[in-house]
Formats: sequence, C-alpha cells, structure tokens
Amino acid sequence: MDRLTINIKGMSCNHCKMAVEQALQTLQGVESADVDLESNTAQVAFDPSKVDSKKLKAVIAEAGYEVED
Ligand SMILES: [Cu+2]
Repeated sequence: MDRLTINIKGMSCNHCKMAVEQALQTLQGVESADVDLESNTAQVAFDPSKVDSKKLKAVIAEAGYEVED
C-alpha cells in the first residue's frame, strides 16, 4: 500500500471535504482517503498496482477542486 499527500485548493467546508473523500473512494484501489481542511491536504492510501497518483489527482479535479503539484 502506498501513501500520498495531495495539496488541494478550493476546499472551504465539510461538504468539500466529503466531496473530495468520496470522489477518491470511488476509485478502485483506493483504500482510504482523509481530507484535512486546516492543511488543505488529502492523505490517500492506495494500491499502486490498481491506481496511480495521476488518477487520484484527476478525480479531484473532476470533483471541482484544484490540485497543486
Ligand atoms: Cu465546501
């Protein structure tokens, strides 16, 4: 299991937190996704044989939030 911290712009409330976490959890291979609104980050645990960081970031962008590289 790999872990990745993703910096995200545009999250302001609990709804945003849930939207990002749910978007990540729809991806196959994502074991857990935890958003921290204070640091504007998502901590993701995932199986690197099923999903990669590109896909994780793409699904966040699709949910309407900006990923910082
Ligand atoms: Cu919000």
